[in-house]
Amino acid sequence: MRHRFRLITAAVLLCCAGASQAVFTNGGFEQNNLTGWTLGGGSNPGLSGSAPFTGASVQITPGAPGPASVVGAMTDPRAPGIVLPRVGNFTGKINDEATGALLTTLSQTDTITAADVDPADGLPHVRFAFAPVLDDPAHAPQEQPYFYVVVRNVADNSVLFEQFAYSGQPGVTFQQGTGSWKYLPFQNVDAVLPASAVGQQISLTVIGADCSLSGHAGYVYVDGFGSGQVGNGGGVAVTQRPVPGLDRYGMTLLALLLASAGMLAWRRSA
Ligand SMILES: [Ca+2]
Repeated sequence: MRHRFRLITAAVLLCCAGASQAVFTNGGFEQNNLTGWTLGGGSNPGLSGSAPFTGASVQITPGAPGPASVVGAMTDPRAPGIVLPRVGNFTGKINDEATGALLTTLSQTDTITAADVDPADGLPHVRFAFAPVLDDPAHAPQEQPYFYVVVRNVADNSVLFEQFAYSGQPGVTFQQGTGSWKYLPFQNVDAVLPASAVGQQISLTVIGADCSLSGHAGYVYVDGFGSGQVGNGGGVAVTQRPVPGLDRYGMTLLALLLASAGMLAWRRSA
């Protein structure tokens, strides 16, 4: 009962406070730099194990962070279907078209607050858009360029959302770019967190990796990190999926994600 009262109180406060988003500094890269974000990486020794791969398959040989930049208005020359920026004036580009088995990680840890609760459903959200552009040399799957995006609950390291794909992965609807390049159009992610996530820390990491044999590149565009709707700009909206039951301690489970169609469909058809 007390819990319910708290929820109602929170809802009322929210209502009065309006729905500004709080999570993530420079989440839309509108400062035209990577302020607020932590760059890391090194080189890609290849994925461990065999497909289907997950975040647990990612291996990084420590070294200098791979490349990352902020781009403005342009059409990607390797992926003609990707028109930038995705939203606002700037979009983040993680890794680039140069080769060398480099791997870039972009990450940020932040606390979910009441300002991240969407009045439409009373639950906190983490939203963003991404579009990978990966060369496809048809190496063995574990050697291919790949991208990975994960949102974790810092308290217990549980995964709230993740998506992984290597270039040319069966079941993933890659589009053909120029030459041997493949890409996915921008997809909007809407991860719905449990109400108990308010006050808790989450960490977000994006990885763009070249092929492990060093001759082929891969990168991923990201934009619109925050709790509000990503906004227009050509992305494809993804179905929202509210999270079931609420665990008092928080984001242990729930949250979901991307399109039911997203990763699940990929796995199904893989
Ligand atoms: Ca932006």
